[in-house]
Amino acid sequence: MVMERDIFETMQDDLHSAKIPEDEKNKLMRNLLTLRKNEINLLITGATGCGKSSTINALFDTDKAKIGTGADPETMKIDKYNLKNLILWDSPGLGDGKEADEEHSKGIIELLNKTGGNGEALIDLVLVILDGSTRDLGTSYGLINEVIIPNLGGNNKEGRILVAINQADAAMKGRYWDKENNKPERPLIDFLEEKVQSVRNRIKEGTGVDIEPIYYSAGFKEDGELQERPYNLSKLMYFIIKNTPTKKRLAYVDTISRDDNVWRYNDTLKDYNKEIKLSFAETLKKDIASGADIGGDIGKIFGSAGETIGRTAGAIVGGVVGTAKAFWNSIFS
Ligand SMILES: Nc1nc2c(ncn2[C@@H]2O[C@H](COP(=O)(O)OP(=O)(O)O)[C@@H](O)[C@H]2O)c(=O)[nH]1
Ligand SMILES: [Mg+2]
Repeated sequence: MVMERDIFETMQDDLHSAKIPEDEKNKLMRNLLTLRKNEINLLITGATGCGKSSTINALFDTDKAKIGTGADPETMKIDKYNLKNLILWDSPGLGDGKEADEEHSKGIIELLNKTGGNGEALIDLVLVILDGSTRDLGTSYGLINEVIIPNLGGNNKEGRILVAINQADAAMKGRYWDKENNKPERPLIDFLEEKVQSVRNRIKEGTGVDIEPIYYSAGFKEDGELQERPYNLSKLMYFIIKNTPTKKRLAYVDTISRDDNVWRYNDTLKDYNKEIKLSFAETLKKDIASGADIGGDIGKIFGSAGETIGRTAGAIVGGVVGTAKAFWNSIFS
């Protein structure tokens, strides 16, 4: 088996061969070693059947995950995927009956109140998934308004919870889903946007917290074969990365899916695949180059790392940027 180099090893190699003063090199190396220790903890929750597993499997390279559960009695029912420095907690939400709901709530509350080594909240971000194909979202509002938001602590609650409506393709029982182009048609778009607004209003009324939900499809696999292609997964991934502190983001580079099909179909409000690459570039600029006097050379120094990051979230498409290298040059110049 060929062991792949991880992004940090690639960056260290880049740094070793960089032609810059030794003391600048040392500063960059120190920053890199600090970042390498940072773990992301992501809690993914939502009613049974909403598509948590499908979403996790689509977004991340879970074949390589070590799977376990939380250690205390409260979190033992929560699946835990270890993907290098990315830790995914997969917990059922509400709607499985009184007893199960109580158990799940306790587990989620326990997890949200845990602190990491630095005294900060362990969970960086909560992704709440709603099933867009069901009418009744009452239990999901209960989960968000009464369990999650009150236990998020601190300020910046808005930045630590994402609400995403899955199964967009099935929201109107499969009607108005353009199968050929894998996207919603106008009546379905209107329907989904209305859902987004009503979810937003319910959360705002219940908690005062202002959230902008998004909709997507995790896709549908049977026996490992893609039956329904995913939609807006780049958008979802972009929101996840954007809401992760820059100093932790590199943990996604080696763990997000390399399958181009995952990143192919999105709404066109933004070029999300490009934005994903740009959000990694923020880490290079802000956290790795921090304190070092290297001017605009960061892109040149981390050339191989740039190529690796350029390959995440799908190939670079469009006429403006040709290659990964040109892309990085355009960012760092
Ligand atoms: N049509 C469609 N089906 C989906 C989608 N996401 C998940 N599913 C299906 O919904 C069911 C429940 O999904 P699963 O990921 O197991 O949900 P979990 O219980 O939240 O982990 C499975 O049969 C999935 O294949 C989607 O975006 N579109
Ligand atoms: Mg599951």
